[in-house]
Amino acid sequence: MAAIRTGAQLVWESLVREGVKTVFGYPGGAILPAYDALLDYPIRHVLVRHEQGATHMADGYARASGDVGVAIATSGPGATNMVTGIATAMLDSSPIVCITGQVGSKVIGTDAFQETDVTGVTLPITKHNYLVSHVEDVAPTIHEAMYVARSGRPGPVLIDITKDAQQASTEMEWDPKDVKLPGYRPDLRASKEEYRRAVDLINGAKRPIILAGHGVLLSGAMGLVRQLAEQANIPVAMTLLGIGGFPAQHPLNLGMMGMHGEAWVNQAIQEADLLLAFGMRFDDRVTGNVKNYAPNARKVHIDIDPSEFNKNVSVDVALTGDLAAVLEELSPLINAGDRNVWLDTIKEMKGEVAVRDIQNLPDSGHLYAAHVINDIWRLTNGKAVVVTDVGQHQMWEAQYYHHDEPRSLITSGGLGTMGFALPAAIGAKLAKPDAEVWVVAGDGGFQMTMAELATIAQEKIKINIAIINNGYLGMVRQWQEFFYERRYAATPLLSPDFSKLAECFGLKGMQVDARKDVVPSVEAARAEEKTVVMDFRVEQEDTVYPMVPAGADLDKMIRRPSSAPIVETADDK
Ligand SMILES: Cc1cc2nc3c(=O)[nH]c(=O)nc-3n(C[C@H](O)[C@H](O)[C@H](O)COP(=O)(O)OP(=O)(O)OC[C@H]3O[C@@H](n4cnc5c(N)ncnc54)[C@H](O)[C@@H]3O)c2cc1C
Ligand SMILES: Cc1ncc(C[n+]2csc(CCOP(=O)(O)OP(=O)(O)O)c2C)c(N)n1
Ligand SMILES: [Mg+2]
Repeated sequence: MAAIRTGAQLVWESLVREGVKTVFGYPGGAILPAYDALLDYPIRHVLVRHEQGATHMADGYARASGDVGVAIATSGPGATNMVTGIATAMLDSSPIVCITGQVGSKVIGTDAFQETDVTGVTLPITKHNYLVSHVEDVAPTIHEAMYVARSGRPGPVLIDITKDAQQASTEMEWDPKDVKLPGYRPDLRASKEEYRRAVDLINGAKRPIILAGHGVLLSGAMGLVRQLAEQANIPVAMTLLGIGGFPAQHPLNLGMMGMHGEAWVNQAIQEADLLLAFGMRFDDRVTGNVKNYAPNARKVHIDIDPSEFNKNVSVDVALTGDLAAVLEELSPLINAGDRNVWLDTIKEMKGEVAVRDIQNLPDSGHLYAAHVINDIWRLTNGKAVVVTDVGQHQMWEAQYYHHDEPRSLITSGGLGTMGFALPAAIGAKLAKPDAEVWVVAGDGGFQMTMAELATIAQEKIKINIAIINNGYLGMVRQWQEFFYERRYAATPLLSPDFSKLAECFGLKGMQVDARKDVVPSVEAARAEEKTVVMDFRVEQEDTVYPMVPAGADLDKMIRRPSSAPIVETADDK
């Protein structure tokens, strides 16, 4: 006879069977039966300080490892606190499962204490969600939810479980087979005809560019992309979320495209005759004005989600499927190519900017974020997992930390969620305990979720936190500088003394004001056992260049004035 279990026990038993070892959560009345059962299962529960933190931790865990991250909360305010983290995961196709307690099924709809229709609230920001009110459905739903979260195009799934379903008992039934869901087709494949058209376009192209997106990492297709690029001599540009999908130091790497991408990348895209979009969704930060985007280029789009085809940019050939599977079929049909004329043209576009060396610029007495980030890159040998927040520092990280490895940059791209970095880094560190994990955050975003420093202290987690403290909500200040006549409404920002704050939490704090102190401080932080919060007091009104104004043509970038104290971007060694 199968074992009898309560719904509460089934929650954990199912997670254990799914291979889950760590969850991030916060208790409350409607989820208390599940918490009571937790003590009997081999799962590490990380007590967060805010449920938003739990969702970002689950997300950071998922992005660092490729496994599904799990977050738990109670009903009502616990569940609604998760909304931002769920939307963040949705926009960036990150696989998380959120389990929330719900009031008893008999009182649903009565405005019971802490009742919120959380499946209603999260319907548009989840890949799928469930309301479970029968104990028999607990285990099969968790199995299905984990499958939905990780399969096809990954995304967040929410399971809302009523208190009575947690308290009732049933026989445990577990069917480990793959789930079959009518209408859910993560296994669609492109036709032979589409392959043939793609092959013709690629073999005939003189000025092709691969646009490597987040799908390269999600598919684990790094080796295949590299093989194709090398075999056909095609340069590779990356989206923000595609960074790490192709080695930064590879000769065919162009760098990041888009609003704050390298000038030569955007110019090359505008002059290309073929774009090969691999697992990317032509976000508006990537295309600029779509009407004038890559006007001379034919376009081949490979994506696992056919709803992305022709959504923002019309394409000539669309190949549905997992990128790795598609490239396995496509690459053998691609001819070796001599594209040296095109590669030389791009080299010319790079011009001088690309060879200036940021490290050798004289110390002007000012501390710039670019130097801080570049030094962290050098001292960590480019091997750290860096988790950024949102703003100017995020863009500087993308420009000055050169990522050669997949999943080594974790950042909120689509939703651009301030407050993401600190909790996501906690999740990343728990997913990869041996990795050196760095947070690069702004003084604004850090303050949104800094309560999670207490989680770090309680869980004895070691990471390093670099706050790029410019005294402003810098990215918004930059927009005000360019587009609102420098009227700095609500962007100057007072902050606590971050190094003292760290000490309050029992962590280590440092303050760095001068460029000469960056290297010794970063070295000291790396050697320190505890988590270190580093307050880098950087130039206040520095600006991220280049910048494509929102909606402008991709090559109509605002460039750094030549009189500016540091270079725009650099191929620094
Ligand atoms: C302040 C700020 C500035 C920004 N500036 C820039 C910028 O300058 N440049 C830039 O690039 N971005 C920028 N972004 C990020 C931007 O908003 C988008 O998040 C980013 O461009 C999306 O990248 P993506 O399309 O590669 O990834 P996602 O949005 O994650 O899309 C991934 C795509 O891959 C597909 N996919 C998933 N799995 C697979 C698989 N197995 N096989 C095939 N396909 C798969 C998905 O269906 C989806 O279409 C900025 C964000 C912020 C907050
Ligand atoms: C939750 C949230 N609120 C508002 C914004 C809008 N926003 C984008 S960047 C930014 C400023 C970030 O300031 P800071 O964290 O200090 O980073 P900096 O740009 O100075 O590096 C703001 C307010 C956002 N992205 N997320
Ligand atoms: Mg700031």
